Amino acid sequence: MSTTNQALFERAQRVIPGGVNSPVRAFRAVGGTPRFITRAEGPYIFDAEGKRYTDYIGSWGPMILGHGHPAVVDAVQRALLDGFSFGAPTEREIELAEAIIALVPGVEQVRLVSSGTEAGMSALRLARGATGRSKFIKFEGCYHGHADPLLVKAGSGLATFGFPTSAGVPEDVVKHTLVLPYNDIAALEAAFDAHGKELACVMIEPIAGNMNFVRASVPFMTRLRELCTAHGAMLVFDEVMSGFRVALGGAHSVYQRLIPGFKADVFVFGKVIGGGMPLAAFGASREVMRQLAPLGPVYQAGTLSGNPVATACGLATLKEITKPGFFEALAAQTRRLVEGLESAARDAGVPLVSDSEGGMFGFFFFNQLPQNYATVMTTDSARFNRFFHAMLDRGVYLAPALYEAGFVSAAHTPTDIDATLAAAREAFAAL
Ligand code: KE4
Repeated sequence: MSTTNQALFERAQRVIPGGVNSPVRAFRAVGGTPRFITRAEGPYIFDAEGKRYTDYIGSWGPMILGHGHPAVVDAVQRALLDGFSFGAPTEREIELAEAIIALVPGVEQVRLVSSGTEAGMSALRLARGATGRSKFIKFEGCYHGHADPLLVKAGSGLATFGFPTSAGVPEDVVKHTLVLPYNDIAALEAAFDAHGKELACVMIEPIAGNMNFVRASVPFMTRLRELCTAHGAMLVFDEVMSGFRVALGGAHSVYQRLIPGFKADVFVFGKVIGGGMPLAAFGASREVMRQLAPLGPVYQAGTLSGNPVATACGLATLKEITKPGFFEALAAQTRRLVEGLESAARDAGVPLVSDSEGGMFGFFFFNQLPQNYATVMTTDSARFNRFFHAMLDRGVYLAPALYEAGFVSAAHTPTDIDATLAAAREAFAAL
């Protein structure tokens, strides 16, 4: 039956809160009607009205190969025929763990779970269990999933503990969470001075895709590593979004190139390693991971953890992205996009800055790259929203919020990028 996005949205809102199963999909930041997607192919998604969009969300990161890559479809179809879920160990879980370990120095063991939230929550519990400490630091603008201890906004003073960002999170659950400004060395040193020996860990998005695209500066990341080491706090890299996306070795490999000898202690992965199926992971040294059940005292479990269909999808995806030249080609397309956006904006006299790493990008209607969340939130949101809709009307699907990152896939061709840039040129002129 032919129907419209609006009709589906009205029907959805009767039976699903906000009509969506994840808030950002409701377009509330940008206004308008969410597109109900019926199918996807390569770099494109198609909505209920049959309209085609060039997709720069890619399911918020997982679809790095584009939609429906034949090798991934084949692997999933074959896995399905063998069974959907066993609740028992399988060889493919070993293969995926081995593949992740081979790509991320410092990870000797991983535990597979079903979402980034679960991975981040478990990594925090592991750091707390392994150190015997409760307090930890996160940064404003970084998102690590919706587990209670992580739904926190900055307290009043820099070294004061956080307040819940969500109803239903008791204050005493977040009283151990310290929220600091990103890229602020002074705030970091003050927090370690005040609480250093009580800190289980510092959790960070090394390239923060949840405030669009903000890199941790080299001095900041260097100081962060030093302070964690000096006080016995674990450095937890949340690479759910950046992992296997900004580079084959994730943001970790970017900082290892920039900071000699740099290494994080605990890693959180998701998105790309599931290839679009529910799969995430967390990992660390064997010594740290030994704390986890059934070996150690830190409990963690999951019915569908390491699901045989999801691991087939993830393995097939990783196999493609490890092919020679994959990231060079992906990074070139992404750079073509962001450089083209900057040039089109400049020609239209619109202030716009952008950045990208590998297949992840961000842009701001602003005159310089923001270094923290407070600055990101001062960028021109009204102009972003108008640009978002001008592009959507021209068949380009960008993230519906100025604090979200964008993603290019290996299926995006130079022709797709150029078509996007032509749409952007028209959109900037209309701004
Ligand atoms: P999930 O539980 O949504 O699989 O992962 C949580 C998560 C953890 N860590 C980082 C760095 C993340 O980016 C995410 C999830 N990212 C959002 C996009 N901003 C997913 C989109 C959504 O919430 O619908």
